[in-house]
Amino acid sequence: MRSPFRLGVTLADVQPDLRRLERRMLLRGSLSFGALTMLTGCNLGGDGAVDQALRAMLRFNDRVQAALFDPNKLARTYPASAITDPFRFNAYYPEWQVRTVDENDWKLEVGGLVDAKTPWTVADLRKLPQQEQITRHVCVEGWSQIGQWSGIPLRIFLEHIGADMRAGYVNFRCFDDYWCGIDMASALHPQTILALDFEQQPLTPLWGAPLRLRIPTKLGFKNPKYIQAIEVTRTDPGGYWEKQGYNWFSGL
Ligand SMILES: Nc1nc2c(c(=O)[nH]1)N[C@H]1C(S)=C(S)[C@@H](COP(=O)(O)O)O[C@H]1N2
Ligand SMILES: [Mo]
Repeated sequence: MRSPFRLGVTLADVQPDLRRLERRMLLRGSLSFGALTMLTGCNLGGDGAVDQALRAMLRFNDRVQAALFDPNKLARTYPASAITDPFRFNAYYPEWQVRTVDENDWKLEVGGLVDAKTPWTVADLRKLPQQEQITRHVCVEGWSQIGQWSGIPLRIFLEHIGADMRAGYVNFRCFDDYWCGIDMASALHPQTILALDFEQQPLTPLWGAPLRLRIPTKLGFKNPKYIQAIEVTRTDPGGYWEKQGYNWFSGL
């Protein structure tokens, strides 16, 4: 194999080290794209052998995380007194660029492997059972905060639309051009909700109005705001941050 490094080190030489490194970081729960690229001096944008190896490792790590996921283990919940105030806004753009939509013009589209593809209004969604949670939202950038959300358990919504629960993935498309997907086991987790309310009020534009996903078993970027469409699919849909190299599973 041609050497990926100028020093003449081959991929075969570094692979055992990378594997060991990954295992160690995985055990510490600290394997991140940033750490990997820093330690190896590589980026995942290229086609080099090491880039390919890193991408393969991230996929490997996704599979391990998915296999370790316990569908019955609940994320920690908190009392109302623990809610973070003020709550921090985050998106891939600054606050002043927040996209808004008139709730009366908006309908949630559903597609893919589902029986019922009729779009849903906010009023329709509010007729389904609602569940509240106070949980910690953890952003991969290194901050976290405790918030209160309520909405429809995603499992109940998926049952209502006759989703194929063996399909594998649920994909979210947002009207700010963000998108991401989650694995079905996480979609069916009892604390995964389609949130309509934040701190007991209907979501406002900053917090993802009119509908966002709240999934406390995953990192912040797996909590899409401004949802436009939900699709049940058989293929890993990737996502905005996943495309830049973040782990697809990104569980906590
Ligand atoms: N549509 C959309 N959803 C998004 C994002 C985004 O840029 N667009 N950013 C994600 C990231 S990285 C985080 S940390 C959370 C932030 O949610 P908050 O503004 O409620 O704190 O939203 C997530 N969902
Ligand atoms: Mo984030």
